[in-house]
Amino acid sequence: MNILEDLTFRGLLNQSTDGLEQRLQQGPITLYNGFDPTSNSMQVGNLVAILLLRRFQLAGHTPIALVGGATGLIGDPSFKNEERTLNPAATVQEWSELFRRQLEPYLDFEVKSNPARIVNNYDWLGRLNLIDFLREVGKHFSVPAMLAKDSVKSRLETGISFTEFTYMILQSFDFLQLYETHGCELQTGGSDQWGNITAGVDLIRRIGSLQGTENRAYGLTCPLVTKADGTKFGKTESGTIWLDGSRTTPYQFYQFWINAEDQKVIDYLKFFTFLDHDAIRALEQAVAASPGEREAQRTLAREVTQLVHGAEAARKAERISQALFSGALDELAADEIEMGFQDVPSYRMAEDQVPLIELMVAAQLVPSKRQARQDVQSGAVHINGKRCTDLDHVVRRQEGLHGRYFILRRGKKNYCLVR
Ligand code: 383
Repeated sequence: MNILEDLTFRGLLNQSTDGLEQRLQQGPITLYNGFDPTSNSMQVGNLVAILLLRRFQLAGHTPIALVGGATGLIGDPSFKNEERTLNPAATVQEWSELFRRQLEPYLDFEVKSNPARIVNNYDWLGRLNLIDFLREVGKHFSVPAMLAKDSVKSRLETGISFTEFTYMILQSFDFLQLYETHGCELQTGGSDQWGNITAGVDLIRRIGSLQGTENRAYGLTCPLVTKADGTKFGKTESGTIWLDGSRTTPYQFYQFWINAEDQKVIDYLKFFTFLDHDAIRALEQAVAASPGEREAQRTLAREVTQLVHGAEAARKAERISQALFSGALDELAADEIEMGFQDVPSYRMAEDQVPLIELMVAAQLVPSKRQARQDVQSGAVHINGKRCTDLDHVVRRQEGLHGRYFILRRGKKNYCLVR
């Protein structure tokens, strides 16, 4: 099956420029996707684009991941309703390096036929001279045409600086540069990038016709990922889901995917995994027949966590999740307890032993001793996964998991990690 058929099955094709299908029939292509270092890590929102490069590479094409060391200093106005504040140049440089390292594991640099590349647009944009740029590049852009692009049009009321207005010219110049130096004929991106990508396709064609050659380049966008309720994908109450394991732990990452809605889980399997079509169709049937089993969600969480954090981290996350679900907390290693309970309130117990009722109040699991007694009596309280109905129970340090953890649970969902 060719790449476009695969992307179509996966719902990954949003728009593409004319002639791309015929061009792909002629043989492998070199393509690129850009990522602006606007933070010290990429997030799940970037993952579709990263994996798209990988899908193309697996299909025999040559991918280039571009880190926007220069464009990250400017700020893309696409789908942003406000002007961005500029980040310090040294910070953007640091983040560029982090992005490069974060992109590397997804691509193959060794394969002989179509090795991947990572480039940084600061290497050419950083060297541009203003007068040359305005004479050689700016001259090909019509301001009325730029004003008509969504990214700019939507900001004409709220305001846009000349700096951000120029952004699409820089991205277009990148495409031209990669076209000339790497024979790169295709740029990909999320649907928010359509305006910038087509501006580059136009620039390449114009420059070609000036030189009397028929230069042709192509663009392809994938849809933006959505949630069933329309709120922003990749954010939870505890914040953005980052690809960096020190910002979002592999367990939190796993939890994010396992909580995917039934209406969305199949889309996510198509977008974020390399499972083949038959496997995805089988999971689709599983969701329809027995949604309660959440087999599709478990597969999704395992596959994506494995892809981003590796097999070992994915297994750990799965273990933690299962132990929390079944209450078999004594099966967890100390670091798994820390990871699994990172998001719940915690309390440090100073004494070697404390009556349970007092501990529950001190740890703010209940507002009062009266409430604590009532909860213990009614069987709503669990210590390390075991129900405790003894009002006089004393929590002793040496009885803790690994000699130092008590996981108190009140009702179904209220946890406290006592260290
Ligand atoms: C910079 C220079 C280029 C080509 C592209 C760029 C970056 C581009 C951009 N992309 C977003 C980003 O970096 O801003 N102008 O945060 C996101 N991408 C990808 C994908 C996406 C886009 O990194 O839709 C989501 O992740 O294209 O919003 O020469």
